[in-house]
Amino acid sequence: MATFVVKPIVPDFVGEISDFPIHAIDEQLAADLRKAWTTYPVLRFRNVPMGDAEQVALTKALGPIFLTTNVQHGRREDSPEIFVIANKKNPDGSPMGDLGDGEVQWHTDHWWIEKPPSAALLRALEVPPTGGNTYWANMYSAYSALPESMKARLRGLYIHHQDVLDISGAPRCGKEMPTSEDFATWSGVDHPIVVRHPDSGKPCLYLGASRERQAIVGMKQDEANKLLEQLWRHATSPAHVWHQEWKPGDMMIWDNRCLLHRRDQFDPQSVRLMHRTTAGGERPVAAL
Ligand SMILES: O=C(O)CCC(=O)C(=O)O
Ligand SMILES: [Fe+2]
Repeated sequence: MATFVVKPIVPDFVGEISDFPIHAIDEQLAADLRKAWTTYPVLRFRNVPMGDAEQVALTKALGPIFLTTNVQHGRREDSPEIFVIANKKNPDGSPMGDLGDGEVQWHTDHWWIEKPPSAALLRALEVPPTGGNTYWANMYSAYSALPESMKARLRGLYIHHQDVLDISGAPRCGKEMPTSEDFATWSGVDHPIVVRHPDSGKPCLYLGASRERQAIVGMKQDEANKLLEQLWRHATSPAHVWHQEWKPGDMMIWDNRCLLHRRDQFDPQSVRLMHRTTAGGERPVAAL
């Protein structure tokens, strides 16, 4: 029977797989992978030879393919499941992918929609000699490390995630700038601050992204800003964070429901080319 071993890098957070029988994916192997991924929300595949077809097959083992919507340059006509994240240029000088060479701040993918994706898979084709590392913050450990008084305070609280401006502060496609400066009145979605993970059943923090443009439902903005500042600082503190220094061929799978991630900038003269796939998810459910 096809099987694999997960080597812990950080217990209950990051694991590594180097013997995955990628060409033998069946129901049982997919179920074993989902189980491993429930224990290790960040999984590194290293030395597992993989192309786009294998990456798409792995994505489908985790959930239905989710087509990333806000793509500028990174859509591939021949394989729409692949979203190219790159600063590399096409022969005609046009960008091959999205996100360039800059820092990408802490976020959860697609946090402003009702049903954010469950799984993200990112595979390195070309990497710069330094920089461009990717970081994950564990929202299970961030939640469990909160004082009991804070856990009680978060009961029943929802963040209003506005969907007008993106993480860089630019208006999203088709969105008009509202006249009011009160984010609570902007269009968007409300997600619980503490969610219950649908597979593990464990509570975790769910902060989304763009702290400076978040509101808490029913709370004065001054008070919400103080609470959000405190939660973001806690959740992204080094105790809950691990980072990946990429080697060509590495593929990371992560769970978008219980992690935040960010990436470092890198030298614009160097090249970074990644292929990204995504699996769909359900609406986050309150744990408290
Ligand atoms: O380029 C990276 O390392 C991560 C980019 C990112 O935020 C993503 O793939 O969701
Ligand atoms: Fe992301």
